[in-house]
Amino acid sequence: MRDKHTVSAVTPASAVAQFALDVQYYLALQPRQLPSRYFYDALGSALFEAITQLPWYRITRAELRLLTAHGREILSRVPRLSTLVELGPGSGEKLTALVDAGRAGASRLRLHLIDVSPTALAVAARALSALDNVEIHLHEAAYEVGLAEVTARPTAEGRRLALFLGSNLGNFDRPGADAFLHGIRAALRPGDALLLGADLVKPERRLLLAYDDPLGVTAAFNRNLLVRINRELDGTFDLDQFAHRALWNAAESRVEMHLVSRRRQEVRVPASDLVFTMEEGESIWTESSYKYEPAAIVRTLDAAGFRLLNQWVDQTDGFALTLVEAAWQD
Ligand code: AVJ
Repeated sequence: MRDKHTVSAVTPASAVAQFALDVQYYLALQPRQLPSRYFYDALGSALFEAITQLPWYRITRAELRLLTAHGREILSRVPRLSTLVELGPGSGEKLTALVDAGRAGASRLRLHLIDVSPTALAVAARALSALDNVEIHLHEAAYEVGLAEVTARPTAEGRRLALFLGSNLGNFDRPGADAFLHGIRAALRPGDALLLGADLVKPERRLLLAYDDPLGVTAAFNRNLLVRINRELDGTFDLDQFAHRALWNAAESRVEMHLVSRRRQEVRVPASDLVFTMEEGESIWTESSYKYEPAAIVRTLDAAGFRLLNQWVDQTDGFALTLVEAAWQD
């Protein structure tokens, strides 16, 4: 049996089997697709961390500035706050900044981190261990499952603040985002709160620079998905024959990333029982990053059973933090 505390770069067998099934299903769709959640193997996670430091990718820094500048107000808007729960804590830097900037007085805070990756949890926990007077709890689980674990705790008096930051909501299509937010609301009690970080619509050239950077880090992040398929599923993708492409789909208000076949070529993925031909110019759609208007974020949250407490917008980089409270009745 696998020790749940073992930190390993190797994907466990059951996860590889699920990956094989998803690759089989999504690559056979028209247009061909791959789910963006598979970007984050060990190398993909490191490449994403590098992206957050690129001058052209401003989401992470804009959000950190808002958390630092308004942390005090954010935490004080949730009376009797006892518990912070972050869905996908990344490096732990943002939660650390919020608690550092925001906590007043000496009351103890419980911090719950939820992520499917034990490596991510270990990294975030280390960053948070620098804080005084906090209890850190790790949940190696899908977001909904981890949140249910937190809310089922018998000892949890006081209010909870759930955090879903980094514009991670942007990877959901609209129905997916609505369902996800309803799920978070269902796991919270009236008076608990949610802080949502979301990237805003901005001029196309700025969006495209963020997703097709001059250093080629985002291209490497995208193409690493093919590296992962070759390694874990014995795929035959020829990396040189796939180009990174980012485009702004204005009608859907999303940046899309694609991997475009440079010529007609055959691809095999034995573990997914796949053999297919890609035409020159045919693409595999690997990610959508939806961009929002501030008022639309509030409406979407309202429809999911949340009421606005406050919204902070960074005008320089076009990013919004929205703080809402779980409504007493829907
Ligand atoms: C981590 C999903 C918020 O969509 O901006 C970065 C991932 N993709 N560059 C995003 C990503 C390309 C990122 N999220």
